[in-house]
Amino acid sequence: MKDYSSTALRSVAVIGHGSVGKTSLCDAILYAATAVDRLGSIADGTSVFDFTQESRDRKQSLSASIGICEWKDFKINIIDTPGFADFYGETISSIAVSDGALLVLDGGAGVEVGSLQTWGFASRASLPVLIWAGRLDKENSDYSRVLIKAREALNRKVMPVTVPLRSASGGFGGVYDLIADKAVDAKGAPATVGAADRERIEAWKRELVEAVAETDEALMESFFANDTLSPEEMDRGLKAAVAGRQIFPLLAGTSTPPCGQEFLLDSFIRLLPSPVDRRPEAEADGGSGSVVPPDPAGPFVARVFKTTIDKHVGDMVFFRILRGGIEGTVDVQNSTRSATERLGSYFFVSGSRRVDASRLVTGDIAAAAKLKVSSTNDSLCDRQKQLVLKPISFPEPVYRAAISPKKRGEEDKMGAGLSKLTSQDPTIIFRNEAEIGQTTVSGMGEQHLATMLARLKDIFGVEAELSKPRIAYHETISKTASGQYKHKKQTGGRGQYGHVFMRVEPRPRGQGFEFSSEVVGGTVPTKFIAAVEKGVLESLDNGPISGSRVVDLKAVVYDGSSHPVDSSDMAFKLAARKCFKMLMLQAGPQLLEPVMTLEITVPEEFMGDVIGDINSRRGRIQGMEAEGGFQIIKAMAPQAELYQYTSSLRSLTQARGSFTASFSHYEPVPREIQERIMSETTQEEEEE
Ligand SMILES: Nc1nc2c(ncn2[C@@H]2O[C@H](COP(=O)(O)OP(=O)(O)OP(=O)(O)O)[C@@H](O)[C@H]2O)c(=O)[nH]1
Ligand SMILES: [Mg+2]
Repeated sequence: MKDYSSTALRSVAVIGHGSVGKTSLCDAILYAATAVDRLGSIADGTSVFDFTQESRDRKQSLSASIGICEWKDFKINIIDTPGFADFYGETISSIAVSDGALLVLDGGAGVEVGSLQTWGFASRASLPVLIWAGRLDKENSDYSRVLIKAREALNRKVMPVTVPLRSASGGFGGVYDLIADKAVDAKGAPATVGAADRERIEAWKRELVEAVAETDEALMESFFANDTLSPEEMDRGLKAAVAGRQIFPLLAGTSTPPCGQEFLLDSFIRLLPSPVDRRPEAEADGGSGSVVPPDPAGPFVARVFKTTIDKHVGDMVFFRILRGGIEGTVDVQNSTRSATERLGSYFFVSGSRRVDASRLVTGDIAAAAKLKVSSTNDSLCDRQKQLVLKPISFPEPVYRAAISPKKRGEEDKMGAGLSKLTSQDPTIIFRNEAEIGQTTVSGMGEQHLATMLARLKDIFGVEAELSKPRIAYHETISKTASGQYKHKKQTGGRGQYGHVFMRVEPRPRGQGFEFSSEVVGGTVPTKFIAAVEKGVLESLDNGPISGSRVVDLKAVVYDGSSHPVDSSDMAFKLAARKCFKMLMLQAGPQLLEPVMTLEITVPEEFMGDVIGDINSRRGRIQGMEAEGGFQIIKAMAPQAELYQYTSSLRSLTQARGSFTASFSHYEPVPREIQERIMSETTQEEEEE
C-alpha cells in the first residue's frame, strides 16, 4: 500500500443497533472501493469484518474489526463495531479513535434503542456523525419516516445528503447525491432522475443549502445576496458544520445488493474532518492539564484501543497515532504502565489480513505485535516527551456473577487468565471479594461473560463456571442494650477470668463502628481494655444474624471485674466477644442489604411491564423522563433481586431496553426475609 499523508486519511467507526446491517455495509464499502474482488457476505461466512469463528457461527459481530480501502487518493479505515450491548466496550473504544462515526439505521425501524445508545457514545466523544438509512430495499422501509424519526430522537439538524430514488414499481430505485448531482440505480449503475423524484430532490437540496447557510454568518449573507450558495461555499460550509456537529448528514442505500457506497465514500472524504483538523486529545488529570493537538511533526503519541489475544499468532495491540509518527524500529514509552516498548513489528490490519507498514503518521491506525505490557486504553509516547492521555471511559459493567474453576486447584490459573482478559477488555472487571469470600466477575451481560468463559477455556485452558454471588449483607442494631458476661474457668492449674459490662448503641447509617471505655476505678484493669476492644472488633466480621459485617454502632465497656491471677488478655477477649454477641441479639438486630440505583431506558410501550417487574423485585420507582421516544425510568432496588436483570430486561422488552446500575446505599431488609436468612444461618451453624 502506498504511503498516505495525515490529511489523506479518514477513520470511520460504523455504529448502530444490533443486526441493523453494519457489517454488511462495511463489506459493501470495501467492495465499492475495489479493496476486495468479491463482496463479503454474512450469510456465506465470507465477511472481511466478521472473520472470527465466533462471529461467523453466531452471525454477529463480537468485537471491533478494521477494513482498509483506498478511494480517490485517500486511505479510509473502516471500523465495524458490535451492535449488541454486551460488546459495547469495543464500540466505545472504536469511537474514541475515529475521525467520524457512521450511525447505521434500519430503513424500516428507524431509531432503535441501540441507535440512541451508540449515538450517545459518539456525542460524548464530540465526534461528527454521518447517518446511513440502510436496507431501503425492504418492503417496510421509508426514508422520509427515518428522517422524521432521526430528527425527533437524535437531532433536529439531520439533513439528507444522499436520498433514495423510486423505481417504476414504486420500490427502491437507486440513490441520488444532492451535492454531486449524480444518481445511481438500485444496482449501482449511473442513472438519471425521473420526474417523480425531481420535486422532492429540489426541496431537499434547498433545505440543505439553507441549513448550511444558517451555520455561518458569512454564508448567510451570501445566501441572502444570491439566493443560493456556490458549490465551493457548500463544500466548505457543510464540512465545517459536520465537524462542529451542527449538521448530521443522512445518507441512503442498501448493502445486499450494494447501492450508494460510492457516494458514502465521497462523503467520508468531503464531509469528515481530516486527522489534523480533529479535536485535540486531553491529557489525564495530573498531567500538565493540557491537550495534545494532532500535529504530524510533533513528538509521538498514540492511544491503544484494542488488544487481541491469540495463542497461535500472539497478542496484537491496536493503536491510533494522535501526534507525530514513526519510521523503522523505535523505542517508545508506555506511560500508563511506566515501561519501554519496542515498536518494531507493526503493520496495518484489514480484516484478518496484515498489510506491511514501513512508517506510521498522525491519524492512522495500526497494530503491533510482540509488545510486553501494552493493552487497551494505554498511552504510548515519545520517551523524551512523556504524557498520559485521558483514558477512554467505559460503562460500569452491570452483570455480576461469582466465578470458580470447575477443577479444584485451578484458582491461580483462572486468576491469571482473568487478569489478562480484563486488561484486554476494560468492560470486564474481576475482584476477589473478601466480604463474601468469592471471586466475582462483572461484564456487560450474559453473552459477554459466556464469551469470556469460552476464551478462558480456549486461550488459557481453564474451565470455569458462574453462579449467583452471595450478597454482602451488613448487620446493625436498632436500639440500645446493655448487660454483662463473665468468662470463668477453673480447671486445675491456672484458671481463666474475664468479666465485662457493656452497652451497645445504634449510630446513624454510614457512621461505622466506634468503641469506647467508661470504666472507672480500674474494675477492668487498663491493660485489658485493649483486649476487650479486640474481642469486639473480631466479632464485627461475623454478625449474629447472617455472619455478615457489623456496622454503624457503638460499643461501650463501662464496668467489670478481674482476678489477680486468672485474668488474661485471652479471657477478656472471650468475655467481650460473648457479651457483644448477646447484646446485639437484644438490641433489635437488623440486617442491611445493598440497594442499587437503576436507570432503565425502554420504549414507551414496555414501560408498564418494566415498572411491574421492578415492583415485584422490591424496587421503588423514583421518577420518569421521556427522551426521544424512550422513557428513562429511575428506580432503586435491592441488589439481591437484580441477579441476571440484564437478561430479564431484554426478554421483557424484546431486547430494546437497557439499564445502568450503581451502588446507592444500605437499607434494612424486610422482616420476613431477615427471619429466613437468620434461620438459614443458625441451621448452617448447627450443622458445622
Ligand atoms: N434486505 C437487506 N438486508 C440486509 C441489508 N444489509 C444487511 N442486511 C441483512 O441484515 C442482517 C444483519 O446484517 P449484519 O451486517 O450482520 O448486521 P450488523 O449490524 O453487523 O449486526 P451486529 O454486528 O450483530 O450488530 C443480515 O441478515 C444481512 O444480510 C440490506 O441492504 N438489505
Ligand atoms: Mg456486525
